[in-house]
Amino acid sequence: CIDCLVSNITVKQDFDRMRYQGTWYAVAKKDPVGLFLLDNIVANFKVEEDGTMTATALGRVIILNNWEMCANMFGTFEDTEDPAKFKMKYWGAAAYLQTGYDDHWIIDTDYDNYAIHYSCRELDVDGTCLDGYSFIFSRYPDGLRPEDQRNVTEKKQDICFLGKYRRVAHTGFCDTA
Ligand code: DAO
Repeated sequence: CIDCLVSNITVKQDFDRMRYQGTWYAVAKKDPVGLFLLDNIVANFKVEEDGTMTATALGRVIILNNWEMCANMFGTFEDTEDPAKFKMKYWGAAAYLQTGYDDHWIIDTDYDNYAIHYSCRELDVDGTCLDGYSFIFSRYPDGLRPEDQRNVTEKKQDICFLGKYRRVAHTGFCDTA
């Protein structure tokens, strides 16, 4: 995809939500306008008994301009005709946390090591993404395996976010003892 049209972005073929379950550490993030989750972002995906995919996530946020805390977030995923494209309804454990309804696409994953997530919140008039975000997830908190880096870089380019990511630190801020 060199035209950056959101409608031309390809996602993981035959996405298997069962294998996607469990813990994923965000190791890089492309922020949307009005970013929310800052760092120490850990998501845990689950498939419920009725087949619905759900997730919980922790991450450091700053609310009310100055208050630093660990946000406890929840998400439920609505299926679409593409198994790798979901609509995610999300909310926080506390009322003052962000709520929303976003696209949630799995661009690529090998289930055991890395995953590339993509969400475009607002389409531009030309069909490119005006406001979106993306997580690079790893099964390991310390980052991607060297052998996955080339592929991940390629996918960042495919979704037209190459060069827009920042590293997501894991310092233990949201670890519960
Ligand atoms: O952090 O800037 C941002 C946007 C992301 C908001 C989504 C948080 C909700 C997460 C629920 C679990 C899915 C990984």
